Amino acid sequence: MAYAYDDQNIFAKILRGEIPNRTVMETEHSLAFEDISPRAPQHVLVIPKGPYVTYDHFAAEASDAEILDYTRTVAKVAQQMGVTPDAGAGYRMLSNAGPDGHQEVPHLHIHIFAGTYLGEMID
Ligand code: IU
Repeated sequence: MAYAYDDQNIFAKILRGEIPNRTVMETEHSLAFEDISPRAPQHVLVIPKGPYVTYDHFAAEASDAEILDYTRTVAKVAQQMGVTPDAGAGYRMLSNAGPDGHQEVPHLHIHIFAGTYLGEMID
């Protein structure tokens, strides 16, 4: 496999409790925490606990329970942040994959950016 999972990546260390994080939400299969270098007034990362590098790996290899937990957790985090359109605001979900996608940490993460008008692009 071109992208074997590296269990020394920083998010694997966070999941093992070796590095602290500012947890926003934790479920059986997912963890959400504040990005250490926020690029919006609200910037949260949501990761699955399983060893998946990218969304395409996750969608292909994760169990139905993991996929359901992760997709619902992303939505619950946005609701908890108070940034959904139903709350009169808005947010952006983004997941970088691979070198051309500017993925820096090789453990699947969905960024949630919010808290301001985001304009056309933010990465
Ligand atoms: P990217 O999509 O792989 O580029 O995003 C990685 C994110 O992980 C980036 O926004 C970093 O600020 C963030 N991050 C973090 O929250 N904690 C860390 O210890 C490290 C990176 I290293």
